[in-house]
Amino acid sequence: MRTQVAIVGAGPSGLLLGSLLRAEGIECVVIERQTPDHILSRIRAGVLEQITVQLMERLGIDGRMKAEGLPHGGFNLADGERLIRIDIEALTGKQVMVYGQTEITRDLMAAAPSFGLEIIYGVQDVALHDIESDAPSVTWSKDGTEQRIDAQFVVGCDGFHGPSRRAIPDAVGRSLEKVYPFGWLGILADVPPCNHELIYANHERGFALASMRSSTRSRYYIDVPLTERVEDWSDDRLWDELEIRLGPQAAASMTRGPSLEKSIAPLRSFVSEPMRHGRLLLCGDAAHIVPPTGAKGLNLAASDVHYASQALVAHLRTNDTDAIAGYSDKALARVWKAERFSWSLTRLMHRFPEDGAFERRMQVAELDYIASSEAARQAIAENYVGLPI
Ligand code: RFL
Ligand code: PHB
Repeated sequence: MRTQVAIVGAGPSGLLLGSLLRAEGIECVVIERQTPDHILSRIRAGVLEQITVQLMERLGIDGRMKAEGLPHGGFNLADGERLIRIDIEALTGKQVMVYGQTEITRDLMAAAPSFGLEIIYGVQDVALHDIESDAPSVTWSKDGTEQRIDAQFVVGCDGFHGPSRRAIPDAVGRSLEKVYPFGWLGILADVPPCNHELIYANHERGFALASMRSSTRSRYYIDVPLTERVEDWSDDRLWDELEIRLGPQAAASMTRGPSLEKSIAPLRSFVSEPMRHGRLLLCGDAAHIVPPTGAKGLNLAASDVHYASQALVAHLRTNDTDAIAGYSDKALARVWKAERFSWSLTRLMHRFPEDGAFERRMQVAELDYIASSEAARQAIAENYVGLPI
């Protein structure tokens, strides 16, 4: 097989990139380890920045998102009984869109045939070859047969555990990482949200987040030590804890219901530099991870894909080699700012085991400052809606 761009991974990064390239008439093939059903069963992101919404618009597949998604003009930080509203619309003139990653992925999967995007699911033993040459290739096995695709470029959209990042030699790349001493235990339930906007709470018992997928489906999280097991958290125990941590106002309007999904996701900040080596480009979680506190992971994947598609189109159409050469610096500039925001919001809203009274006072002082300063709220708002592309 031969194509212009071989894409490894059919998560949101791979599907968005493949669709954008096909819309520009570029040949590409996506290869994916899992089945479509498995991918759609992963419950992940819920808040979209404008860049992500705009890419769906540009592809002409924003109909369901516009009809079913919930535009939000603000969100709240809670500290005990206090609720600090960040009026993102008044402070930035922009909104975010509450629409699940599962739904975006479903929309992209459904539209793939109309873009002529070939996705090969259920592949094994994916390996990247000759990425430092002008003729890279990818091999895999499926149903017991070895297969190979020759391409002009390979794009690694295969998430944190995929093989693409590891194809960059150690001598060229470096990774920077911060692992947090807790994970987020999430519950999805068909109950109306307790509040019309998201609430991020810092309670003395720990962090909690009230989020949603629609007016009838809620998503909640609490932070738990990494030693906790999902099996130890009955639905009732989790609802009890959420009521305490989110505070009396949210608790009063919280509806309980059986969990559709419950899982623990560890928190991590991670960046692998550079995001290109030779003819291999990395996009999304393959190159970086943010803790979910800033709702940035999927949105960073979308901005990487935006830069990567521009660079690939420029190279493949007009042989503009500078575009590819500039991809990593351009993408990383935005990635590092989102890493900073996600890290600082995580620091502000969680109780770290090593923290003492001084660190707690710093959190309270910062929350007081945010409550009293429009400039502070504006800085949070402009990061939350997404920094410029
Ligand atoms: P994905 O989604 O991990 O997709 C990678 C794909 O590559 C495939 N793959 C392979 N394919 C072939 N061969 C191999 N050897 C392969 N190895 C892996 C995988 O099967 C998979 O299909 O990465 P992508 O596309 O870069 O997308 C990134 C986003 O998924 C991620 O950043 C977000 O989900 C993060 N995130 C959030 N982001 C937001 O922008 N807003 C949010 O509100 C938000 N909330 C969250 C989140 C992530 C969470 N978890 C579980 C980590 C909430 C949570 C709880
Ligand atoms: C979610 O709804 O899953 C969600 C929302 C906001 C975040 C993280 C996750 O910051």
